[in-house]
Amino acid sequence: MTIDFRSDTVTRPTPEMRRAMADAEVGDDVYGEDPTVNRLERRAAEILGKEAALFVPTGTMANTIGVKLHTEHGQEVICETRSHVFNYELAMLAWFSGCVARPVFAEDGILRWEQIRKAIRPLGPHWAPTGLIEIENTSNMTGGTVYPLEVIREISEGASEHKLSIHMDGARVFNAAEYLGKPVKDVVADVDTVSFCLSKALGAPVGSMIAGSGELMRRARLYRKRLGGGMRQAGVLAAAGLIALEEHPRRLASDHANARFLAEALARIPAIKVDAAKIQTNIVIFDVSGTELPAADFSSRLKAHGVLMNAVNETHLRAVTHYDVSREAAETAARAIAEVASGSVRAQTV
Ligand code: TLP
Repeated sequence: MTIDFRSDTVTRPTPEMRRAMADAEVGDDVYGEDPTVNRLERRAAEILGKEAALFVPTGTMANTIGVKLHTEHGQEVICETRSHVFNYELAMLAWFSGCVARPVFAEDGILRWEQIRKAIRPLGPHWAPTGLIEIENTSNMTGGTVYPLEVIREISEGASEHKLSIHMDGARVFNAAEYLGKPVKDVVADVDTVSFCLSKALGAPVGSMIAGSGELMRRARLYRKRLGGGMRQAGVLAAAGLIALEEHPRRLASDHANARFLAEALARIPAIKVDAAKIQTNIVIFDVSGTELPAADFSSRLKAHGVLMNAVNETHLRAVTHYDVSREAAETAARAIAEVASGSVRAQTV
């Protein structure tokens, strides 16, 4: 049997979700007439403490709309160097919004106001004006790291002095809330818009949300349609999304414990480097360069042991825990990694 740690996007809908999907009351959502979508949007807004929310097919679309809402063509978007909007969204911020990224490197992917302040462009004849600050919470490619609330507060105070908006890519913001032990509305209170994914850690088969003021969401609805995201009888998807939203945040603690467990096991393997104490949520990024195997080869060898994990660069792999992987699966994965590492060239020569 294959154990899939490639992403928390790989989960299958639970039997309860499938039943809810089969029974969902639906209508044409482009006319605003799908009662299940409307319920999901109301609940998401309530839970996030925002005026309104919009159901969209993907996190990429939610972020694309988020960027568009706050910017004009020819502006810069400040984001972290390893952020999803900058690296993994096919340059949508340029393609749809006509903006360029102003990436800023921050320790653990967590931007501080001082770094952002320095990246804001002064008005002048040569510079594209800054249009938006984008923060990713949790920060995926730095290992699921979480923004402390006071850091977000400080960014928000600085941003409002500069009359700049903040969009939070909160694809895994419920993981951040779980880690902080705070309601998710506290985590997003200081940002203008937030996107989050029902289809990642929360386990729905499809769907993301964007939330913010009523006025912004009215515009967001038009951008969603422009992007081809008018989904008609989308209540079948929203029904699974509602279960993900209501039931699954409470499950995230066990994903986090499994990630920490996996990282601790990996830290004991010679030639693998990972700081287990830094694991905050459900993502473990570990260094295999000590094995002298390129990360992609390490990934292929792991696959032969029935364990799927993707390389994220030449030296590191990423493992993401989710509700379809158990503690036993994490144990099996750690054993497979130890075997691949001990079979590597370096291990045989030392
Ligand atoms: N992340 C995926 C890959 O695209 C890397 C994953 O497996 O983690 N924001 C963040 C922080 C994300 O991690 C992702 C997806 C998205 C946005 C985009 O969501 P989708 O895939 O629904 O467009």
